[in-house]
Amino acid sequence: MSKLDLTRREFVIGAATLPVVAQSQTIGDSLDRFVPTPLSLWYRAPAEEWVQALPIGNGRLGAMVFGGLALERLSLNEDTFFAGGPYNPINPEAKAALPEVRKLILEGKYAQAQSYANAHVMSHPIKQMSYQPIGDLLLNTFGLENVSDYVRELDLETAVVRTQFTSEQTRFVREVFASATDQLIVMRLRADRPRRIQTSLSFTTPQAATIHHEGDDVLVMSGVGPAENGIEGKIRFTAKLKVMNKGGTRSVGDASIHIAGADEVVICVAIATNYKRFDDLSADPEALTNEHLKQAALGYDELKRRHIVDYSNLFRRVVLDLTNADAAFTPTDERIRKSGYTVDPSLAALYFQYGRYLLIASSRPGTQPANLQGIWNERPRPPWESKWTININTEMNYWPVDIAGLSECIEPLLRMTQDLAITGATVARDMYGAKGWVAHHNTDLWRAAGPIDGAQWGLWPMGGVWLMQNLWDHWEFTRDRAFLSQLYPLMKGAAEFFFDTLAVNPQDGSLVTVPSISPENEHPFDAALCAGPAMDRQLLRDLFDHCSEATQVLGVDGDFRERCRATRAKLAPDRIGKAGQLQEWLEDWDLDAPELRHRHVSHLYGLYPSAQITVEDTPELAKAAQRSLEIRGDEATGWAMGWRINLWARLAQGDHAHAVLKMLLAPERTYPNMFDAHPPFQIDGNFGGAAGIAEMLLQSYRGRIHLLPALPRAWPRGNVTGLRARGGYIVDIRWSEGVLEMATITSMAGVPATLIYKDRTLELKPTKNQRQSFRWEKGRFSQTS
Ligand code: FUC
Repeated sequence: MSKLDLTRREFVIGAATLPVVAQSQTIGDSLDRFVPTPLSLWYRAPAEEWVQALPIGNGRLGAMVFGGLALERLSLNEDTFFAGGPYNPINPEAKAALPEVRKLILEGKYAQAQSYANAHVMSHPIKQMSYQPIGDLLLNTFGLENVSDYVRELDLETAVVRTQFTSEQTRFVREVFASATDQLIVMRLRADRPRRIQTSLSFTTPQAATIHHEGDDVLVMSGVGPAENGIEGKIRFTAKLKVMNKGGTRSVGDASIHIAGADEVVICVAIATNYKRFDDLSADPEALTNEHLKQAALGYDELKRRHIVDYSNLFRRVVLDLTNADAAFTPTDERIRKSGYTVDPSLAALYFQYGRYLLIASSRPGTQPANLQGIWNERPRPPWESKWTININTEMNYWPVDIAGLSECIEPLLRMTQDLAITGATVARDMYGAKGWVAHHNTDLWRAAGPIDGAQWGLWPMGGVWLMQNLWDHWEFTRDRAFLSQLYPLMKGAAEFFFDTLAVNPQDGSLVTVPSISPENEHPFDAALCAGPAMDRQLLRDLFDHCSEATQVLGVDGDFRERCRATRAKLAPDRIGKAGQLQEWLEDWDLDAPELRHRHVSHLYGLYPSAQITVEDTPELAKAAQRSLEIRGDEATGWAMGWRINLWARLAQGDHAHAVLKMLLAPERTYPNMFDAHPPFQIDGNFGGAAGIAEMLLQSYRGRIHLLPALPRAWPRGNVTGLRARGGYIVDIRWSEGVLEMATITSMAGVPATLIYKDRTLELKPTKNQRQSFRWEKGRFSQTS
């Protein structure tokens, strides 16, 4: 009989010691003992709440696995299942009303401008559509008496959730994973004694749906998404499960399938909707699920092998070891509970790798981008509709993508932005009378691009420009010209919108965005609406600079380049205010704003993710940014702490960054399943935190690569391999006693850079199209190949 045996210390420190391809030797061995590794999230009891359950996902299909005994629950999601249907949100009054809003703002009548905008400019409906749960797959099991040795685990090495326990001298093991290769959620139930598996399978759903059988081995649930805010529900979905049992009997009940006396049971779940694009609902969920279910014929071991090969190809690119691996012998929820007062660097390493896991699980080529909850949502009325908030949250989701070696996972963000350039062109034309395209602070499956929620949150024309920064960053990291060619038209369209809509600020003659806001902060004049906040100017500087650079790389559009440069020159520079802070607005209002400790730090965009402000190049502005951070304070929502970690890291203050990370890892901001707590659950903090951990170890900007730029004293020893730096570099770093011991920097794109460790530098001059490595060893840099 297998037992949970915590005396057996078989540790794999990171992936470096594992074979590159799947551990085929573990397949079929799942009745083996449970041995936690530094890459396990594990627990001694079933999940009672959703935020204790463990997420699996293949980018499109998601499930939360509860690990229940008498009742096992998989809460199911499909990433295109949203409320409502295609709609045009533009308020027909908006175009005529905007000049008045502009005039009132430029006259300093902010509150009046805001109420006028709320009455005449905002979208209809004022809210967007919400992401919907498909429902639950339930497994009812009777007669599990005298349960002992319970353990459930999410293994990040293989992306498999495993639940094991003993009942009546029988060891039961359930495994479940979401396969991107075969588009199925696959589950296997096993026992170490024959004929002991008994279960009833059924679906439940909060949606309008019907359930029926096909034969005695397939259960089908079909339904339609709800109407919302007056928009009819148009998404149709089908979820189908197929059950295969070895031994025992199978029978169908009322909307359920019963298995009794089996040796082993395998369940495959396929889910699909009719969604193809925001304007095309012609997919056939019935045909798609049938197609996907055909893969069940491959059998469990082959499905699992294919899943692990695919997943580990992404996951194993980066290894992070921050030592104290023994901490993994403590269940994850206990480690989180104790994280405020214990030294547990490997919890940070686990958080980093979990962030990478969650990105792979929620954003793969062809899927929707990771939304506010990734892809995991059990509620028909989720917080903030579980859609895409593009004034920080969606962008933060993609901060780790390149630095953490998951480049491919950005594809859904590019596609969403391409969609927004279409819907946003209508908004530009019909709402602003402008060329190009614009998106505001939120979007949904229907790619609504108008301003929502209220002018104080939504009347911000920069959402698309911020997405462009993420995408530009991807080019910087990869130097993938084909990607840049796809991105360039979007950048150009975004810039053209601002050529038409920037206004002259009568105070200083500079060009300003108006109406706009500094997300989502109110200034001292009872309103958020304003002209030319710092973040908009920073975003536009990046946009125009990147447009100029792209025209040069691609050898196109000389006139457009000149126009970008000329327009950029008319934006007011960043300003330092009376408290020594970086001004959030054009005027020095910061200290008089009602919420001094506001969660958003929009004006610090210039410090991170942008590099307009750096300690080395603009020390005065960096000092002012630090002052702003101090005034804001570190205590904030999960995502806002995630941002602060990256900002402190860019200020080269590793201990401060680490102090904020510690707050993020504490139970107030991290649920037992390690999901980030805004609260409530919001996934951006996971991704912002993961990016921040990487940023403490490696930074790259303005043609420089900084090794260990913000290493905290709490991580005296460690090793990281596979991080990426801008310019197409792969970086491995090992350090001990807080000092760099060895580094290998490999150029993949032949882009020169300056490599920096403390006061030592090396000019990297790699040859194009040749893989070349540089090293730091025994206190000096050298070129090795
Ligand atoms: C922004 C933030 C909130 C929340 C929401 C989804 O509006 O200000 O804190 O994260 O997005």
